[in-house]
Amino acid sequence: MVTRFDLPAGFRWGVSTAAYQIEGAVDEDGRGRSVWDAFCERPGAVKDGESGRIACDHYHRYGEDVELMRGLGLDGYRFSIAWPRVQPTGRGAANPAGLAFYDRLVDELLAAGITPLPTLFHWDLPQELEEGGGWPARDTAHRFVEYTELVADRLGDRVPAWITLNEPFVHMVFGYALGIHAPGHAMMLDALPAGHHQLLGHGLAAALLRERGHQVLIANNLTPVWAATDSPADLAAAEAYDALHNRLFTDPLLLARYPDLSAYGLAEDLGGCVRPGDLDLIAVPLDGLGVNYYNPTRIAAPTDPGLPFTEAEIENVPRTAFGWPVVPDGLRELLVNLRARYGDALPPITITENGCSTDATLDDRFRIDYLSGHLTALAQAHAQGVDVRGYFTWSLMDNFEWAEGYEQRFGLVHVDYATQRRTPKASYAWYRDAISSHHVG
Ligand code: GBH
Repeated sequence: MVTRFDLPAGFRWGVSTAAYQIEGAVDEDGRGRSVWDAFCERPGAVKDGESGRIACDHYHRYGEDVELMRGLGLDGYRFSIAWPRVQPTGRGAANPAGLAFYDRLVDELLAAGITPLPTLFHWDLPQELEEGGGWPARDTAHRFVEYTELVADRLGDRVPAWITLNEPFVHMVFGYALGIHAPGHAMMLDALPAGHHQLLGHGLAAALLRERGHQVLIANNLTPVWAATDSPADLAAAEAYDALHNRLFTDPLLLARYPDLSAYGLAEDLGGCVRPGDLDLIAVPLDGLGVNYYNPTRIAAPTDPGLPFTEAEIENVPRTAFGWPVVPDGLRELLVNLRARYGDALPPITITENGCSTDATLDDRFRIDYLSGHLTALAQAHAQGVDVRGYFTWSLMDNFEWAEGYEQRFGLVHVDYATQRRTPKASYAWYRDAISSHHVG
């Protein structure tokens, strides 16, 4: 028996993936190298020395994967386009063979009654652009617009809505501040230009897409921030963390200003990279805000003088195989707080990622409980006045989980990497039934 979630009419059900995590075929049809190809070659960078070289071989098996999606009864599919397939060096003319892959995928989706929702950048920057400075260089924002135009020229007749970027915060912090993701720089707060230039690229690309009549979203990973205690020191630390993690991206997008980062010793121009007029370019109207939600974050006063916060454990909650705390109500809390903070400046919300890793079992009750809990929380946010338009779970199938290699499995479908055999898990049937009961009801 499936619960029927009390979500609005027209609500869209989907699954999410990303190019480097599923496609494989890294040397085919003229694809260029990306920062992830390079990062995976660094000894010790990725668990067990793995890479996305083969991943789920989706590049060749997309037909079978779209069949799995059709079986779920999805309305939409969020995937990402690999920039180095379209522009192998990140600049210049399009590589027709690379675009042709996404062309086939889009047609296959439409034939299955599924609306494509492409993300233009999910972390796989062409390596040549990285060598020219990567996202810390302002020019990369302009390269991103050119790339966007090439993709829109080819797919725009069949794709109604686009997501510009995936999680600019995670890409900035993991990729440039801490160096635990590609391109592997440990610049700490000097990584802020990588965040600003992603936002600038977003704004410029969004303007181009909207001018052509497209809808535009951006996907941010947002987290409710909990102060460890009510002490003024913990509350101030939580405030500082919220500014860095959430508002550093949502405030410029929705309010055309950066939050106060003076706790980090920063002025509003973020150390000089923010030029006059940039914020107006960034704050292009959005047709939707994509929210990737995984868990809340608990923050205490700093123990290390270098940073204005310390992370504290969230106690007494279940944990995923990754060790991430499971707090479904955090999704309701996050959305209700967004509505309170931004009011009418908040565009309609689509959950663009939410999911959990489990062990390799096919009997994944844990995932069913996770999804069910979060959909209940989403329905409650809707009942409390948040305009929620869709839910895209992460992920369709087990895939390359970045620095964690293949150990963490987030799929509704199990992948046996030795044979590339796909096997739907119990959660696949559960999700299919949840979708169909919503469509019928
Ligand atoms: C997303 O990132 C990515 O978009 C996607 O590619 C990826 O595969 C997916 O999620 C699963 O990882 O330290 O316990 O507080 C998610 C970013 C950053 C969310 C770390 C959870 C901390 C958990 N994540 N975060 S915890």
